[in-house]
Amino acid sequence: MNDAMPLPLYAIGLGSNRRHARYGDPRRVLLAALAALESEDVEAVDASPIIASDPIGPSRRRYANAVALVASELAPPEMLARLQAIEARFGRRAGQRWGARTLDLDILLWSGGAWSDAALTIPHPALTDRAFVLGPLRAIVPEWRHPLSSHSIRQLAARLVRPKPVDRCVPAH
Ligand code: A4P
Ligand code: MG
Repeated sequence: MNDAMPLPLYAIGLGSNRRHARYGDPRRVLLAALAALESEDVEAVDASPIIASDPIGPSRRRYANAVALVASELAPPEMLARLQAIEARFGRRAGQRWGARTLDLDILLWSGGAWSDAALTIPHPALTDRAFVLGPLRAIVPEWRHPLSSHSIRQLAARLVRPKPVDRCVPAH
């Protein structure tokens, strides 16, 4: 391999809100998942702190969330297949959307830019709305620019916490 060519980078989002029989609580599930991401052709570059976050969607359990930065020559569909194999190993059950899950792995960003096919969209479409993604992302890649909007992760994260304009108060009659 040519040492002068840096490997493509992926930012991978990790989430868990269920205990695992062997690994334990969601925080420990993420620690085990971070280790599982590394392989012969996936190199761990960095990882954010693990945060606790309130659930978005119907599940009532709190989540542990984190973001890992990995370098790999795998193409996006191959990386997705790799992540799904890891989810399966951690006992992820297919079924209810947004249900409680032992481990959810999403491709958030790829240094190759945007990707879109029937099974995979990069950047992850919900990335810009989710504090539990943007917070950990900002901890490791604050200057990475969203390939579609060109905003940096730092800008996107700042925008999310800024108070939203409130609708004018109209008396209800
Ligand atoms: N898919 C498309 N693009 C991607 C991508 N960039 N990365 C497809 C990964 N997968 C991608 O995903 C469904 C399908 O999305 C995959 O088969 C793949 O082909 P899934 O993980 O099986 O289903 P899901 O996760 O239940 O649905 P979805 O819409 O992906 O949910 P999210 O967006 O992952 O949200 N609250 C907190 N606080 N923390 C969380 O981590 N997570 C969710 C799940 C809800 N609320 C949460 C959290
Ligand atoms: Mg997912």
